[in-house]
Amino acid sequence: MQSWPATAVPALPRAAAPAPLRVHDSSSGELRDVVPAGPTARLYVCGITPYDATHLGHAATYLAFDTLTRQWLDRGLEVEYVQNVTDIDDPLLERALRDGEDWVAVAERETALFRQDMTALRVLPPQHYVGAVEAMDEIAELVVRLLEAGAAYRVEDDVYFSVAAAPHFGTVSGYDAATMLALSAERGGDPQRAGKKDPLDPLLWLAARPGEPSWPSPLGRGRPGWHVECAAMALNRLGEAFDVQGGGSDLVFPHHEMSAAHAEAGTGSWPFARAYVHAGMVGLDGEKMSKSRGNLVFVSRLREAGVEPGALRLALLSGHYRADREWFPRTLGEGEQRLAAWRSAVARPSGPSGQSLLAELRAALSADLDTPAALAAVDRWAATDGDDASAAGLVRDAVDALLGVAL
Ligand code: 5CA
Ligand code: ZN
Repeated sequence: MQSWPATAVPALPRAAAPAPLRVHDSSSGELRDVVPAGPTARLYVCGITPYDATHLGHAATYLAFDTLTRQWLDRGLEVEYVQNVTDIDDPLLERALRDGEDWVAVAERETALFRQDMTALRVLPPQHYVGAVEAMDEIAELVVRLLEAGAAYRVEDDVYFSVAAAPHFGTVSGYDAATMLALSAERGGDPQRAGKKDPLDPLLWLAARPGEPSWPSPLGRGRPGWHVECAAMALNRLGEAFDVQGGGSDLVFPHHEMSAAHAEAGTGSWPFARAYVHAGMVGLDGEKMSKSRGNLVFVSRLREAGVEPGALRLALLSGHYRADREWFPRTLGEGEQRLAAWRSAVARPSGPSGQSLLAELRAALSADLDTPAALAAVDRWAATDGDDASAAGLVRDAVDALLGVAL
């Protein structure tokens, strides 16, 4: 699939001794160093299911991983970034049916809108932007491999994964059996289906159903389960033990647990990712913002209403990526005020030391992507007088490169 255009990232003076880059890993429950041994950091972030427009929760999650990408780039690393589009799945078919639309048209329209939203927000694009439909063969290939390895079995014409085949199953989320069962039922699993070896076993391949789209494969006509899509796309582009698997915290279980289990059973190797990083849920009116709840604030609507994307970006970065948080209209107002204050501060002939601010920004962002601390550091710089005549240029570059905001 076509990705979206990148905005240039200004080069900053190299840090003499860069701080270790640490992010919270859900699997260990601890901060993990995510600086790769080689020159390239490898990142997989779960992309959208394109049946509706990008809401602020999605945007916040992609901004979290954009902040991580910018930390890697600041260390002189290359970033190999893969993001998927779940462009065939039940919610998409249900929405198209409800609205009397062609599901392909819905997916294309919403994916195009997502690209525009990401471009406007200056989110750096993945090199590999991959739709499930275009990856159908490689996904089916992984399902075949799992069957051959004895890690999958048929229930009628459908194929299921046996969680018992993955020795590390359960260690991504660390959840107990009851929690797993409840979340499986809530998030697309089918624990009630008869004939499964374990109620948690997830679908790998759904045999063709009348009136639904299906694709030919060695397994017969059908379409893939959700988790195996991300497992195949990540393994085939990033290999095993890539640096970070990312997404919102609603994906910890079953999605990331199952993708990792598929990969382990298919390759015999562990870990799938060295760190599993999850962004908190953005909510509105006390509830998680979600398509099914219908309590959404869309990035595209705000853009149409004339909101500057840089202000929206600052509004979203004002909360810590890991915190579940509420969106209020005033959050946006604060982002607008901050952007204006920073712009007038860089228009001053001199200010406090730009080098010191850069060091503060790097320290904050290296410590689990602490954007609230980074924003507070720029606020202090902007509110203080100083005699460094080169500060404005450096601060402009630093805010652009590290926070993605053009002043
Ligand atoms: N296509 C799958 C992943 S393979 C999916 O979850 N799609 S999604 O459109 O529902 O979500 C896209 C991304 O936004 C995921 O990483 C998801 O975890 C994240 N996300 C969804 N809702 C929220 C929310 N309210 N706050 C923060 N992140 C969210
Ligand atoms: Zn995914």
